[in-house]
Amino acid sequence: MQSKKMEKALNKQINEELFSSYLYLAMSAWFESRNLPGFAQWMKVQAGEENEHAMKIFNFIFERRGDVELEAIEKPQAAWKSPLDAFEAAFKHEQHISGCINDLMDLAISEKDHATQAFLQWFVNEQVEEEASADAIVQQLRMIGESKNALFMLDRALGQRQAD
Ligand code: OFO
Repeated sequence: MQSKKMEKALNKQINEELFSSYLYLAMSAWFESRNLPGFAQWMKVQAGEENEHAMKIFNFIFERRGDVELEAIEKPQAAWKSPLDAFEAAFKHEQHISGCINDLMDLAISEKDHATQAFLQWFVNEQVEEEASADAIVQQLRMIGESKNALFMLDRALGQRQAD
């Protein structure tokens, strides 16, 4: 069994992950409106992954005979100043999520909840990748600067991303 405190914290993380999905879907829509279908595709795949993260936690709570309680999902921002601005926001958001996962892990450790610690380890590792991939695109966009050609090339490359 899981403590009610741990269960509540995991429920909150479901909301964080669903918000992440919503935020990236909003970014996908914004990239579509800017005629950057590759960036839009990358964000759409990312939104799907975030939904999977939420479902992992959803299923885990039930496996441990807990209760899932879904809260309202906050409305995400709808527009950004530039592709760089959007990816900087995505990177910042991933850093925030890493902080949430660390807080969850701290709670599981303080409660000597080994099952939840083992479950959360996947998220700890995933966050390293999530931060790195957003940051890599931030760096590429900084290098590109104002070059329309380079932006077009990057859009083509990002459009290759498919759901796993
Ligand atoms: Fe982006 O990793 Fe979940 O939120």
